[in-house]
Order: sequence, then C-alpha cells, then structure tokens
Amino acid sequence: MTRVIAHPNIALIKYWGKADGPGNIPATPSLSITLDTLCTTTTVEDAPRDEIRLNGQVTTDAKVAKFLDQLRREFQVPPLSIESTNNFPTGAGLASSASGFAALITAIDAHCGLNMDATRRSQWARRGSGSAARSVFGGFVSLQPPDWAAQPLRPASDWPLTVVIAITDTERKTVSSSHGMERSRLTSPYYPAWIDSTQAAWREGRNAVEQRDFNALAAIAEHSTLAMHALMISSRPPLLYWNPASLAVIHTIRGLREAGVPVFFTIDAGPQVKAVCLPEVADSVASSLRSLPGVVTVMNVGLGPGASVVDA
Ligand code: 2P0
Repeated sequence: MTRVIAHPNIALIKYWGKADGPGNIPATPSLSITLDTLCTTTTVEDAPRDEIRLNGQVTTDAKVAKFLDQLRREFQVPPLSIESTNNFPTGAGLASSASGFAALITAIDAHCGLNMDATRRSQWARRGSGSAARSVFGGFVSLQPPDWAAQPLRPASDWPLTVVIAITDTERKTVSSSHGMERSRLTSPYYPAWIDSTQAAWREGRNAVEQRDFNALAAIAEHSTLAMHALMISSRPPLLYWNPASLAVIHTIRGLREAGVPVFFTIDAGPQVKAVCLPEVADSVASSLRSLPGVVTVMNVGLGPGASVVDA
C-alpha cells in the first residue's frame, strides 16, 4: 500500500486550449501557485483487477482508465485498487483534477518502483490533466515548452502569500475543462488573439515572481483571468462560469486594491473567486468577502508543497 498527498494549484497565468497531437500538450505556457490545506489523498494497492474509488464511491472514470492504459504501454503496472479522497469540493473549479493526477502518478511511481524523477512525473501528470503537471511541485511553478514538464520557480517559503477562496457554489460544473477548451478553440473568434498574447503574459508573470513584485503580479494575473473568461464567454454556446456572487467578489477585490490593500483576484473554470493577498491582510479580506450576498464559505489557505509519499 502506498499513500500520497498532493495539493491543488491555482494558475495565475492561465492555460486554456490544447496543442494538436497526442500527450495533452497545452497550447500556451502557464504559471501557478500550489496551495496547502486543500488536498487529495490517494492510496494504491495491488488488487485482482483495477478498482477506482473517488470520495468513497466506486467510479468508472474515463480519464483515469485512459491514463492507466497509456502508462501500461510503457511500464509494468499490475491491476490496482486506487482510492482517492478530496478534502474540498470535487469538479467545482478548485482544481481537483490537478491534485488528483499529481497524487495518482506519484503513488503509482512509488508503489510500482517506476523510478521516475519529478520532471517525468510532471509530464505523466500532464497527460492525465494539463494543470496536474504543476501540482507535482510546490510554491510558484511554471509549465512551458519545450518539454512541457512543470518547473519550480520559487518555494512557498520564499514569498508567503495567502489565498482567500470565496466559494459561491459547490455543485459540479456541467462542462468539463477539456470540452470547454475544445469549444473555445473551435468557436471563439478571440482564440487566435488568446494564443498570441499568452506568451508575453507568461513572461510578465514570471518576471513578477522572480522579483517578488506583488503589484506587477496582480496586474498580469487579473488580466490573464479576464482574458481567459472573455475567451470562454465568446465561445458558442458560451461558457459563462460566473454567478452574481462571483462578480460581487471581483468588484469588492478591485475596490480593496484601489484603497491600497495588497490583493488581487483569479477565477478558474467555475464560479469560485480566489483572492490572492499578502498574509497580513488575509483576515480583513476574508471578512469583506464573507459578508457579500451569495458567498457560501470563505477559506484562507497558504502556499504548499509538491506531491509526496506519506506512507509506503
Ligand atoms: C489552469 N484550468 O491553468 C486552467 C485555468 C482551468 C482554468 O487547467 O483537459 O483540468 O484535463 O488538461 O487541467 C483546468 O483544466 O484540463 C485548467 P485538462 P484541466 O489551471
């Protein structure tokens, strides 16, 4: 039996769209922060046949089945019982597939003695889910060409930030990210502009992280979020993930920053809004967001480590 913990990550420079061809290669580079507190715990053990349990329920997950098929084309992997539990809502824009696949490949690698280094694990995690490549590492992480393995930029301890997560809906999303990306690629008139502009945004984000320049990171991260959602909204049919509470949170965060509070927002393929801030303002940001109508829960989380084996 091998048990692994991995944390979700939040992209500050977003990935939305895939390159042509195999390997689940993103069309654009991205940059993220790995969280603490929220986690996926995955346990694998030998079994007579594959069995997957997610949050206590037996499931037939097509993405996991495809992942195992691909892995078995290159490695000796026996039938496995895989049990994966999230301590946060699954499939609701909180990056459960990122922590999920980072945990899964780390657990299988350790359990079956595949001898992968972190770079190889990141590339394999990416095949399961693009954003999962980044959850193999902690702190500030970049995912870029040419090898499309994630690279750690700075450990969490180098630049402590707090992420105040405003949950506005805990339902599973109705369109998966993979389908949403394909829809945007095929139907949005803005898709070419998105592809053209993301390289420069990624470089700007990387420089801001290298220099620990909060205001520069705030400006480019909010721009990346809004550009991605403009792309989503301009798809046909539209991918409109925000609800009224999401918009109220955006306006509140913008108002706080105009008043000098070091905080910015980021939003993924769901209605939750994450407020990234310096730790000293986190409690006051959280109480501003908690009082907004439609905000169900607010959680403060820090930056955390990469995927690791906790029990073998
Ligand atoms: C990201 N997202 O960079 C972006 C921002 C959501 C919005 O990566 O198809 O689950 O499995 O590669 O990684 C979510 O998509 O998609 C995602 P697949 P994934 O974090």
